Amino acid sequence: MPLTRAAAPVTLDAVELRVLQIPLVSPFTTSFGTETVREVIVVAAETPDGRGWGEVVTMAAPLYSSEYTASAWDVLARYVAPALLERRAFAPEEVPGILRPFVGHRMAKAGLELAVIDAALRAEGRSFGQYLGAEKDRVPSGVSVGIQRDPAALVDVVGGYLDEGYVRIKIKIKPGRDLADTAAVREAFGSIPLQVDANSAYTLQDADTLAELDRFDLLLIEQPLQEDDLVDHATLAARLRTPVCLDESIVSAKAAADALALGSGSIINVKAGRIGGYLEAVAVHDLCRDAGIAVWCGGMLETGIGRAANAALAALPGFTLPGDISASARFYEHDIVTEPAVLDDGHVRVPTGPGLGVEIDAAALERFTVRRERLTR
Ligand code: OSB
Ligand code: MG
Repeated sequence: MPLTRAAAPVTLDAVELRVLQIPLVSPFTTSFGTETVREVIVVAAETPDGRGWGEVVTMAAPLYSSEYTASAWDVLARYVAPALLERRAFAPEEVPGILRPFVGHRMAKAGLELAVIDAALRAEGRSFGQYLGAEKDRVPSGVSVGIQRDPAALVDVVGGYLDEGYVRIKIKIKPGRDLADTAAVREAFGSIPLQVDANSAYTLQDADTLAELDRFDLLLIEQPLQEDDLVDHATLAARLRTPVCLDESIVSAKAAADALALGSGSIINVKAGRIGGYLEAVAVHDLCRDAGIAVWCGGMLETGIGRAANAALAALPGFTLPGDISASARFYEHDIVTEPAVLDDGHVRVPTGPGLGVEIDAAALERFTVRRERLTR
């Protein structure tokens, strides 16, 4: 049965951009740095029928990808939002085509696309999950655990998440903080579903070290090499028993097809921001499903807006591995939605209300806002 995935056109009156700075409950350390505050752009698409919400998942600095808060703000304010405002009335599915002339800036585009889809679906009374083709009412919840002071501290933190009920653990690794950290978690907790994420911190020269991870029976190793190292990833994947999963490298459905053709990885982490939007994310899902490749939904420390969207995406049938869709409280004491995602028996519920199915906590939104601009035609 072909999915129509078509929403009614929206009339875009204005786009409001905000930069938020939301404190994290604990520092989050990866191979590329430590965050203590989540700086994020929240987008509101204003239509005659009401507002839709989106989130731009850039980080403050260009360390995970080339985009960052100020670059996304600039391209949204200068090009991306004006292009949509100029069109005035369009269907959400037309957004990628309207924005195609602007090269790159996928996270920026994805955030505005989401706001437009949310506005359209709220007007129709249809949920984002229904729109995307969700087939589940809840999704299994994995947690991404940052690098800690030492392996013993990591074991403590992981133990806390397992007690909360998370069904899969992902630990961040980097050169010098890989084998001992992984060994400590494996020894402490036995055969739990465990995977590691290197965020591009290695080169092919580290293949011997990475091959030593094989003895830990990991679900996968995520993005060991650089974003554009598709050929090196293929060479590495052929040497490892641990499946290679790509995150940073997969910037589009085309990149996913190329990576699969090259054998660069056998699993894909789907992040809508990284690949330019939820519509492109569904395209990656579809092509992987046809190719028999497992996908899972990654995270970017989303607020309740992106977290709701990710839960809906992860409910598509090809998402066969637990995603990084944890409870909001794993990152935030205060979220910007009135009913933040909670963990229930190791799962997060897929919202069923109109659009993203979450309501904005206006006071919290205001409190965390550090910059704001409203763009009109
Ligand atoms: O590589 O998956 C990643 C957070 C920020 C940037 C990149 C990554 C991550 C995470 C956290 O691992 C995932 C989450 O939101 O829980
Ligand atoms: Mg990753």
